[in-house]
Amino acid sequence: MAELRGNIRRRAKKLGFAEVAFVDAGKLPGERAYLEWLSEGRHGEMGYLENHQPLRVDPRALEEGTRTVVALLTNYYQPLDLLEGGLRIARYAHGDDYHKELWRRMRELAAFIHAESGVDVASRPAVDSAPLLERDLARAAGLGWVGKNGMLIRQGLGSFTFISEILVDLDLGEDVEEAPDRCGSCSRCLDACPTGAIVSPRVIDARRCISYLTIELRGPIPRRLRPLVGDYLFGCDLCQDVCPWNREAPVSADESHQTRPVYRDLSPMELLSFDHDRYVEVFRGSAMKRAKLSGLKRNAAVVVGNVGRAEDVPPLLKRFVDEENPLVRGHLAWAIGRLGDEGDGEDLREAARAEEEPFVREEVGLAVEALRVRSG
Ligand code: B12
Ligand code: SF4
Ligand code: SF4
Repeated sequence: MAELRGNIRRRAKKLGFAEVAFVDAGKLPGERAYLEWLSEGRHGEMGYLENHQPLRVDPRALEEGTRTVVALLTNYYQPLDLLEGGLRIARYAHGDDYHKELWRRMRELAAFIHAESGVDVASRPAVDSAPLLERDLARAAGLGWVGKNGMLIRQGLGSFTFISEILVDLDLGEDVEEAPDRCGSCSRCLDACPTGAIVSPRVIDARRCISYLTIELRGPIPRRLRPLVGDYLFGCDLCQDVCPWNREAPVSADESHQTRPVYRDLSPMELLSFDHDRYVEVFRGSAMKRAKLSGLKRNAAVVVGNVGRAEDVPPLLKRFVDEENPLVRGHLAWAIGRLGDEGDGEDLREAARAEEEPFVREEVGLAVEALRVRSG
């Protein structure tokens, strides 16, 4: 089996995986922390995380007959997250949607395992969407430790990695070497998180996490958190950027993770003028589609409100008038309220005279009031 594992490992590396480990499918703990996390409501509106609980900690329940889990890390690190035009995008979303590409590679690796073992192996690749605790799984496989920022960190590689796995019904043996926790007394990630989402080491309250607010949340971003989102349009990498174990993170040369050229010069203001066709053209095959056009525009309005200037108010007002989606209109009103003066407040009130959506009316009222107070 050691020879077979060695061959699989070499093949996986050729396919672009940075690390591979084999772990007995019966050895995955972590349920208690997960159930506590759910019972505290820290998953926010991600109701799907409540489903399939027993499967999350036991791959054998997910795929009957699973004996070994082939756990895989893929490095996607890109050096810049703030692009020239002013978009700040979490690095994992700079290139093509990773799910599709990783699936393709894992299917190829599964076919290799089948051919190489000489027996009829049943296998199931999974990434992200399967009900499995992937960080726990990677940790149990010896691929790294779970840092205080909640990320799986591997010495020499860092944490800008995707975790994926292939469940196989063949006993491939294991070669787990537990990776010691190297966080020590460091607390940089806890100090750097702008929203206080790392409520204690390794416990992330998704409801406060910028990644959740800008990607998963469908409705309005809570008002008190909007200023803390800063210039992040999609996702957040702050608790990884400050981590000393990412200082030497190797840059991924993989074509599918490179920053798309079209993102480079795009500004948040320009994104606010996108129609559906332009959105499909720019974000086709991108993980950023998860936020949908309305979510991306909502986020762009928050970014402009946070980092824009008074000169941005006239184009924001124009966007407010032209915008069809009330979620976006409400956040545009908020942005105007952050950047303008009392006169702009009057213009906004005028522009919203026929507004019927209660959420937008409320946002306009609050923005006008904020501008009045600031100017007075
Ligand atoms: C829901 C989810 C989110 C939510 C909630 C995040 C969270 N921390 O739970 C939100 C939207 C906020 C989010 C954000 C991000 N996510 Co996310 N997310 C997931 C998803 C789908 C489920 C995670 C989950 O079940 N959370 C519930 C908590 C309780 O579980 P957990 O975080 O896995 O923690 C367990 C272990 O850490 C364990 N544990 C911790 N310490 C220790 C110590 C010991 C000794 C033991 C035994 C166990 C243990 O206890 C927990 C319960 O079992 C996974 C994919 C998956 N299926 O696992 C991706 C995943 C975790 N996300 C990922 C990424 C990349 C991100 C972001 C970096 C994206 C971004 N740049 O914006 C951020 C990072 C935020 C952060 N600091 O965690 C990667 C992480 C890769 C890695 N190297 O760690 C994953 C694995 C996706 C993937 N397939 O690659 N995410
Ligand atoms: S991703 Fe950002 S908001 Fe979320 S825990 Fe890390 S630093 Fe905090
Ligand atoms: S910043 Fe420090 S405490 Fe946080 S994960 Fe990295 S090493 Fe651990």
